Amino acid sequence: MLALLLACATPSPLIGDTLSEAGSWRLLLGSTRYDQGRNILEVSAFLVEEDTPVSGLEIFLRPDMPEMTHSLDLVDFVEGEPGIYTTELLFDMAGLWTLTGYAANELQSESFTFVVEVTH
Ligand SMILES: [Cu+2]
Repeated sequence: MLALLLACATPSPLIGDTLSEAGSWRLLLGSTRYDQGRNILEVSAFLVEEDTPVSGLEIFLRPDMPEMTHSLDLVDFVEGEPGIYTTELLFDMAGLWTLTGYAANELQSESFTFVVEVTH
């Protein structure tokens, strides 16, 4: 009984709010939970020191399932409102996904990582 409860209570270290590698930008993902299939992902970028939106970034990421040898193609984001970037992503399996990407402008390029959960 206890073992069953423990097995069901697997920790899910989801990460939807992170700093870029060198700490220049704060990147906020609209959600850390998605449905299997097509989803719109939204990333908001802020300047860490001033907490203002960062416009003009190139943002792209690669989704993969770290517990499996399973990944998807790189996707890039399109900026809509200043500092708000969206993309469409098709999650083909339920489970934990790591989204590792880069945000870049003409001066710098910094990596970041989100962790999200996809359910049926
Ligand atoms: Cu998989």
